[in-house]
Amino acid sequence: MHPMLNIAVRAARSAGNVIARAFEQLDKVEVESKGTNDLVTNIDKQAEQVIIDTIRKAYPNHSIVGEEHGILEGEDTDYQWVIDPLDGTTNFVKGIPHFAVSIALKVKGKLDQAVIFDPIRGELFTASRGKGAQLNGFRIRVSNAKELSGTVLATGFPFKKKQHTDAYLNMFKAMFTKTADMRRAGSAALDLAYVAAGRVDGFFEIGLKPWDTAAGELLVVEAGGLVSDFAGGNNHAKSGNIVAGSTKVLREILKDIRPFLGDSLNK
Ligand code: 2AM
Ligand code: CA
Ligand code: CA
Ligand code: CA
Repeated sequence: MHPMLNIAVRAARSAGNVIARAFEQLDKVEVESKGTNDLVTNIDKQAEQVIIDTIRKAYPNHSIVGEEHGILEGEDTDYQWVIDPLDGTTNFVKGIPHFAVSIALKVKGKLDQAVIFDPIRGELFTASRGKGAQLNGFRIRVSNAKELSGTVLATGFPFKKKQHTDAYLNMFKAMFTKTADMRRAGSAALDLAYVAAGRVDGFFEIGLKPWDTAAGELLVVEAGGLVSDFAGGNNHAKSGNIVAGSTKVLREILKDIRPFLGDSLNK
């Protein structure tokens, strides 16, 4: 295993332990609101600190971007870690056992290493640039679906970007009527990991942040799939509008959502 992936795995497992332990005693968790429909807990912050400490100890000069701490500049700007300590906080707070730790390393702006860890199921998804994607050490691949018929797609609702509700519902309808079924499980990181593992055939969501998708993107690509923005370009990290799947499923999704994009989602 690449030494930097090894550090990422160690950090993800330590954060996962903090989260899983706290999930046993949810009544002791302190919940705050960061804004409308946007919760954060002391556990999100603790888990992020554990990850930062692990990375900083191994690589004191690297830069780290985390959802709760923001940007921690390091001397070496070639190496940037992008971390979401707890993806699926709403599930966590509600006692729904579906959330994950997500850690990615970018080298000179390119995704290089990725870990997504589900501490409840003990599922560790890993990827290294050019080396494929694994689940608990076993190689994973995206689904081989050739058309939308028979597929299950994961999605997320635009809970924050309510201005996109109508466009989203039109996209949802277009997908819902062509696929076998849809899932809204509440963790974008796990949605992407499940695309990589072929558990779902594709995924789309509006308005995500870089830490929601960085590790998942490398997993999908290393599992033989594709990730793009809503127009098929590569602006998804900036726009937060992301589609993922096998080459064929991605192409079908893009074709069917195109009529509903308007100007603001067309990137
Ligand atoms: P978070 O838990 O790290 O904030 C899925 O829609 C994504 O949006 C999740 O990865 C989640 O990341 C984020 N999110 C933030 N607020 C949410 C909410 N109220 N409901 C669902 N997802 C939310
Ligand atoms: Ca959050
Ligand atoms: Ca997140
Ligand atoms: Ca989070």
